[in-house]
Amino acid sequence: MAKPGDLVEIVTKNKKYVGILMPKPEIIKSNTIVIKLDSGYNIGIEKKKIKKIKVIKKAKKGKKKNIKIKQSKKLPTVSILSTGGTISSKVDYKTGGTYASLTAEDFIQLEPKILKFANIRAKQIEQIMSEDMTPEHWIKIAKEVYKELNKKEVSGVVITHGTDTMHYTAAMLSFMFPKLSKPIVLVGAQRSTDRGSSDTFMNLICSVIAATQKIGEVMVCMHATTNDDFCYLHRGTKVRKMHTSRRDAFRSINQMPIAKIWPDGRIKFLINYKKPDKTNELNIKINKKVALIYVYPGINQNIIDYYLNKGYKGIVIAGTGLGHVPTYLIQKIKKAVKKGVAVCITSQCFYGRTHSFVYSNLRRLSQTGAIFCEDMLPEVAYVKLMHVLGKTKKLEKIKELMQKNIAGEINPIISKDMFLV
Ligand code: DAS
Repeated sequence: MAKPGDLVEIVTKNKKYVGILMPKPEIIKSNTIVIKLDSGYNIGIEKKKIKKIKVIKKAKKGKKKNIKIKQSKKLPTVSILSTGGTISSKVDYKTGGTYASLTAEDFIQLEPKILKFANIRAKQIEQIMSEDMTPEHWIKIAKEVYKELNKKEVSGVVITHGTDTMHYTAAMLSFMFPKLSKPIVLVGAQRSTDRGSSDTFMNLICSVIAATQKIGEVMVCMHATTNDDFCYLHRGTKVRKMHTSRRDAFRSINQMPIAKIWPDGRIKFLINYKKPDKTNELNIKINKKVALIYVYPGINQNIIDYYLNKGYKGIVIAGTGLGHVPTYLIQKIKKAVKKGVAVCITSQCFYGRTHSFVYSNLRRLSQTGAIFCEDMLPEVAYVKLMHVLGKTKKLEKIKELMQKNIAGEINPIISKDMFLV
């Protein structure tokens, strides 16, 4: 009887398949068998079409090799904190189970070359896919990072994270560390580690290299192109996942990336970056009652009232174009601001800057007291407003802070080469 991990040959009426029998993902119907072909891709075959299944080679019981980690006094030490996502998990076809890369040994086993650049210590702090991240997780991650940063021997921190919401976490950590003495580098993977095309390996190497640099910023390190040539190091408040599956999905928006990093250790800095502070300061006081609303034609006019009735203290609007909302929402926003709710305007174009006076509707919107947030990304304004509302409730002060460049989230000079860079 074939078991997950066995190499099998499946014969249907008119085809023969050879591959590794996969554990059945719950989303696949029970009348389907899934095998992983040599190409790394999986296919599902309906049982009713199968004439014969032959076990070619039984799976060896998967045992994790215990590897001795040699620490080198000549190398810096990087701390890897694991939160989950594709980069931190893989299906072990021998056992059929899914095991997550949690320990230093796991990461070194995954990519031994990281030992060329740093001694590695690792700790699991979460094991979730990033669509399930919440502000509570951000606070927990920040506290764990703070502990690692304050260890003398640690030169920088790498956080392995799911890709879907990695840019939210990177932005929030950028505001939670007003003073930062070492780099914090978030890294993920678009392809799981068991596939030949996985981007895990180069992303991991480049993020460890980045974590040994003298940079005082929170950054994201992911493939710069679809090839395995180099990674980009993106500013944590100017990066966004811009493709569902490409390995180069992460792009700097309204900003050049901070650097190009090659897996052989080469780095080419592209822009100025914040030098390390003498100490680390952690500020995790946030107000979570903030909503992010993408406006669209026909949006329900009661959406603002909904959040007012729920006691929300801040609303970020991803407006259209230069920051527009439908005319019928302008009065609703005026009412919200009158009630002391901060309403911040960003653009769902992502690229470029909002404007508060180019059109009469923008002027009307600005007169309600809505806060135009320059070229800030909607999700960055969302986490920044949580952070600002943790400091003050006064609308004037909120406006001043939201329009102030705190962690590189506002770029006063956007050049044309920053579009789709
Ligand atoms: N679900 C995705 C996430 O955790 C998987 C990944 O891209 O890492 O963001």
